[in-house]
Amino acid sequence: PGDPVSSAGLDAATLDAVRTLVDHAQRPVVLTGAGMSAESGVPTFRDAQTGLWERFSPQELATEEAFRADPALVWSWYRWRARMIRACEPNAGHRALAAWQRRLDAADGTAGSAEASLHVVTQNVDDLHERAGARVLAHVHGSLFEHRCAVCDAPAEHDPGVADEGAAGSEADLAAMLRHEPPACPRCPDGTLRPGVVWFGEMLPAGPWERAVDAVERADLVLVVGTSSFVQPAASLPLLALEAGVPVVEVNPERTELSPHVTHRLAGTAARVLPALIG
Ligand code: BV8
Ligand code: ZN
Repeated sequence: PGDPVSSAGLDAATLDAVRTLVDHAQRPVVLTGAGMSAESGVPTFRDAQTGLWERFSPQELATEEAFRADPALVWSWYRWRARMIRACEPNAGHRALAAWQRRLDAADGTAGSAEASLHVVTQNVDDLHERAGARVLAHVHGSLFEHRCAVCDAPAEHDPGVADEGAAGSEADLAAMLRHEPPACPRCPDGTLRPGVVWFGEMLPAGPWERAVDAVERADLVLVVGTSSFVQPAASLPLLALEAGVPVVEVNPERTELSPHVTHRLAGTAARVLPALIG
């Protein structure tokens, strides 16, 4: 229904300028947040928690304290989120980024381009970028689909399975849904698994963080898509690019902490703007 640009109410001149940056970029980095997955049906951190979890705040649940205090509650929340992601599909924004990455891979080495590549750095713990066919350089806040032992740190397989249909319902179901004890560690006697995500107050994993910083420092364009740019230190990545004189483009229907600093701002959603940019 109509050109995605005009109906998204985007400023045509800005869109043209950004399209030119996209067409010429050899080493773009795309930093994504929860808004990237919003049009796949995944609630963002800011959205009120839905259904079973509406009385819980993510900022409170996503902490080691909450897990220590009530492992079953926190484990159940992550299990619920992982099952929800299993039931969601990547959106047109995820697919546009994957297409752009493939285009640069194909261009690599030709036309004298030293090493053309698109790096995705995401704060999201879902696997929607991967399921759209993109390689993700760094999950700086971990993944819903990786688990490790809270005691001996051994990585452990655990498939949350798909969302069971009879989810919401009576208080009994609610109680059942909220009370899944984390599985025991397969390696050490008294360990239990914990979600492989980075909780508030925890250090970011060194590997992903260093890869993210390195990619941003080598970037010739940075797109920041669907993040409130509030949580540190991830929110500081685009500032590294700006300090190096590299253009930073924000794609977000709302203004954010980053908005006053960016080179261009496209006030639209990921699934509408990215396909219009990448063509
Ligand atoms: C650390 C994994 C310490 C878990 C996450 C005071 C001041 C400054 C900093 C701090 C402070 N107090 C504490 C801190 C540090 C803290 C922090 O930054 N707190 C904030 C709240 C102030 N940071 C940490 O704790 C980090 N660790 O600092 O370590 C340390 C230091 C040294 C030595 C030892 C220890 C760890 C942070 C990681 C936390 N884990 N996720 C899980 O998923 O459960 S954070 C989580 O929330 C996300 O990963 C994301 O990073 C963050 C914010 O979410 P967003 O992705 O931005 O999403 P949000 O909902 O906020 O916004 C959505 C955006 O999308 C909006 O802008 C919206 O407009 C837009 N949008 C909506 N729809 C669309 C859209 N955009 C496009 N299209 C759409 N359709
Ligand atoms: Zn263990």
